[in-house]
Amino acid sequence: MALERTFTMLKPGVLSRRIAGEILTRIERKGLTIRALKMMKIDRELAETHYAEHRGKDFFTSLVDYITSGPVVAMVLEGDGAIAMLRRLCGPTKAEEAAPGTIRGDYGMHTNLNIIHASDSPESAARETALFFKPEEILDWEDGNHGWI
Ligand code: FUP
Repeated sequence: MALERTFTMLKPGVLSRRIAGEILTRIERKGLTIRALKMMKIDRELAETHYAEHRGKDFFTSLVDYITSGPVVAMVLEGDGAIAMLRRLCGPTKAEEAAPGTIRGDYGMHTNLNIIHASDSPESAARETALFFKPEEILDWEDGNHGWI
């Protein structure tokens, strides 16, 4: 499987609910490598650009309100097949379809308040990473775990 980088964002609510550590633990335990991580408060312009595909839909304004309502934790993760792997870890978009054991299944009741974003394709991953990170913020480092994960 190809080595991939993906973009993820822990949405507002994660820090206020004091569950950032739990979500990071799931990501680390799975074996994904954290290449970049930052806490930030995003403005409406960035939020609207990030979710541009949903502009005009009935949930767009409330989605932008939600993800600009508090700090988020943005990350670049790397691993074999990381894009699909992380999406599986997160679970489906719809709250009622997200099974227990997935992040969305375990940490939320409502689709519009789900706690994590994960890129859905290599193109989205590249586009979203560039929106949130400068190239020099993405670090190459070795953890020596290749034989274990
Ligand atoms: P995902 O890629 O799984 O985050 O799903 P989408 O890009 O389809 O949706 C982006 C966000 O819009 C979701 F995280 C939550 C919100 N959303 C709604 O509030 N209602 C919907 O019907 C669909 C999405």
